[in-house]
Amino acid sequence: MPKTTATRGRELDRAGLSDEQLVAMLRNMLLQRQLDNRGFQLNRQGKIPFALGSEGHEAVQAGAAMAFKRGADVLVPYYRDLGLALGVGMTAFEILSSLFARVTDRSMGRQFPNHYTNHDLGVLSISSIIAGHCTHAVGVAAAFKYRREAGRAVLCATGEGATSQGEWHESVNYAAVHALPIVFLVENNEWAISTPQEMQMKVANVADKAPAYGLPGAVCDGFSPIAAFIAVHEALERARGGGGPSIVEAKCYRFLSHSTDDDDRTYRSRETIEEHRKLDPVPRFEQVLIEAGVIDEARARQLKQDVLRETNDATDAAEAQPYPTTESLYTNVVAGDYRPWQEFES
Ligand SMILES: Cc1ncc(C[n+]2csc(CCOP(=O)(O)OP(=O)(O)O)c2C)c(N)n1
Repeated sequence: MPKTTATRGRELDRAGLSDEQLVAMLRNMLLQRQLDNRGFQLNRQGKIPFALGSEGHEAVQAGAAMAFKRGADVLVPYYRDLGLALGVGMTAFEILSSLFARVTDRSMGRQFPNHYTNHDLGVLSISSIIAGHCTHAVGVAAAFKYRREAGRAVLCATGEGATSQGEWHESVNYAAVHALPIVFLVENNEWAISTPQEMQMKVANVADKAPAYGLPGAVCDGFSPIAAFIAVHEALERARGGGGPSIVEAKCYRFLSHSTDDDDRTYRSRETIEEHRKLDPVPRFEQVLIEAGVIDEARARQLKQDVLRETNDATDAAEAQPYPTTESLYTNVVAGDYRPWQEFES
C-alpha cells in the first residue's frame, strides 16, 4: 500500500483527535528519535552493551499508543516498541535505566536492554523469544474473557518476521477460536534482521493471512500516525466490545540496522534506505501539523528542544544510578517467598 499522509491538502483528516492529542503524537515521535539516537551513541561510547532502534516505526507506534486505553488495556510489546512504551506512559528515565541496567529499571537491570516493563501501566515484560510473547498476550486476553472484564483489550505487537513463527500462528488461532479481546499489531518494516519479507511469506500483506483464521485483517500506512490510530482504534474497540480479535498490519520501514550488533551494509543498499528516508514519518508529520495550523514553526522547534533536554536529563539521571547489589540477585525472579533452588542446597 502506498505510504501517504492522512491529509487532504491543508485540511487535516484528524480522526476525531484533538490538537493536544496530535501534538502528543508528534512529541512522542520526536522523543523516540532522540532516545533511539541516544541508545546508539551510548553503545558507541562503550557505556551500554547493546541498543535497538525504532527509527521508521515512530508513526505506527505513536498512533497505536493513542488508541490504547490506560487503566483498562494491556500492552504486550516487542523490543522495537519504544514509542508504544512512551505513548502509554513510560518515561525516558525508565527507558535509560533499562539501557544502563541500573537498579531503577523495573527488572533491576536483569532484562536485555530495551526490554522494559511497567505493570502499573499494563505493560508486560518483553520476551526476546520472537513471537513467544504472543502466547502471553493471548493468556491475558483469555483472563479478561474468563473473568468477564468487559471493556478491556490486549494490544500485542510484533514485526512481520515474527508471523512466521509457530507461536504467532497458535496464538492467533487460539484467540480466534475463543473470540478473545486482542489485537495483533504487525509492524511490517520489510526486514527481519537480514531476511526480507519475500523470504518470509508468499503473500503481499501479513493481513492477508487473517481470513484463514476467520478474522478481520487491516493494512494501514505505518508512516502516518493518524492512519495507524484509526486502524488500531477500530480494532481495539471491536475487541473491547466483545467482537473478538483482529490483525492490523502497519507498513513501515527499519531505517537503522537491526541493532547495534548488526551491520546492515552486508544485505541492503544505502540507496534503498535513502529512498525510504524521503518518506521519514517524523519530519513529515511535523510538516502536516504545521500546514494544518495545529502548531507553528516556533512550537515545533520548542518541542525538539524539550525532547533533547528530556533525553539529556534522563541520560544523566539514569547513569548516576547504582547497579543492583548481588544480595538482590533473586529479587523479582520468583513470586512470593518460594525459593525452588534452596531445596537443592546442602
Ligand atoms: C525464536 C527466535 N528466533 C530467532 C531470534 C533472533 N532474532 C531476534 S530479532 C529477529 C528478527 C525479527 O524480525 P521481525 O519480527 O520482523 O521484527 P523486527 O526486528 O524487524 O522489528 C530474530 C530472527 C529470536 N530472538 N527468537
